[in-house]
Amino acid sequence: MPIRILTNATLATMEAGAGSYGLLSCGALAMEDDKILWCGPASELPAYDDAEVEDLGGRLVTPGFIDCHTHVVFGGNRAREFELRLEGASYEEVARAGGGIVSTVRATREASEEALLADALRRVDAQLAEGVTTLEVKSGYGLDIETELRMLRVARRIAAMRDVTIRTSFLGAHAIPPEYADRADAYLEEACLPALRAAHAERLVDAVDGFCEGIAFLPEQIERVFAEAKALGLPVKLHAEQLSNLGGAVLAARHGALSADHIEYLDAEGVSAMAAAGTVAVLLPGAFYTLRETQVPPVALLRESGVPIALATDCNPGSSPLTSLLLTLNMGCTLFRLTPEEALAGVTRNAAQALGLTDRGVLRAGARADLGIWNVAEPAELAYRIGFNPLHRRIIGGHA
Ligand code: DI6
Ligand code: FE
Repeated sequence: MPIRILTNATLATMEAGAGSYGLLSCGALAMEDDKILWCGPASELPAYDDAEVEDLGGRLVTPGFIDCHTHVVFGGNRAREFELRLEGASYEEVARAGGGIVSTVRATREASEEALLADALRRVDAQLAEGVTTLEVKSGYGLDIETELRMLRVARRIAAMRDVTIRTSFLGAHAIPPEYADRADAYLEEACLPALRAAHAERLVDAVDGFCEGIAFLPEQIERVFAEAKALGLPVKLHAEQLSNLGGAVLAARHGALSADHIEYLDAEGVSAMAAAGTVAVLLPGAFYTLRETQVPPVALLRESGVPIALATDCNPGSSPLTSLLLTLNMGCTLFRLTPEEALAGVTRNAAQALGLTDRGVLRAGARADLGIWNVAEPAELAYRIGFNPLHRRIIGGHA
């Protein structure tokens, strides 16, 4: 393949410490195979023989977007539940009418692999249309061995059907299924951990996640799951401090977690544990918005403590039926007071770190050539606009 050069580009390199998006207003970028070969000021572009050159007309180039926390594979939807709530139904009434997370578990168990894949692809396509080039996908709506495996197989098949990198997370410790009501420990021993071992044996798992909350699993139960992850050599991450503070982030940091996610109720002890462990804070403004939460994550403290902040859609049928990472950028700024630069780092450099990926998330020689090319003049526009998609096109692994 010849070397391909993009010229007349505004490059938001997102290099750490570069400041102001690492912006190069008259930039050029050269690609060879699936890698960035060179990027910098156009005036310093080396001479390459037989290169293909494309003039971008001043368009903005960012690293390809990374949605580092999603549940895009699931059966059914919860629109009826949304409707019932707005007609005044209580949580209990919704549950009695068959709503809540259990209804998604039922619909996911009933769905074939093909049906789950077709449904997930509609959501994935919406994400790719907004510049996503890497997507994390969790299990956690099967909660039995067979369905957890099916969800992860579907996640892997997405990567074969679309131009996107998929990273999977095993989330068997997401909820206690009805057949194990009030028997969480039995669920872990008999279904969750065997499912994790089976999924790992099939190479379906890149990381292990859990939901540490009063309505889900307690810290000592999450410990059990993390111990198994460690035995299998898999990195961990955690849904922590979403609705209350059970010390999930401290627990996650103690296990060297890649990320602690949600963290609205995170305290100073949790922040310093994360800073010391290098655990990324993944903020999920779509769930905050949907649940009409009022407790804002401790952004100022995370910032002062140097904890990397990522942003993700949390795309799921209950608390965040959101596929737009562009809207997520806007929500991160408006609801959590991130700067547009922090928001953009949250879906590029820091999102890569949250997935343990060191080869992407910035524009730099040697990095994977995953790019977003945008019809905007300045990067803040990506976070500022609402309901507008200025994507010109994606480049993934060096090809358009
Ligand atoms: N936190 C959430 O907000 C979702 N899962 C989680 O761990 C809720 C998932 C659902 O309601 O389907
Ligand atoms: Fe989630």
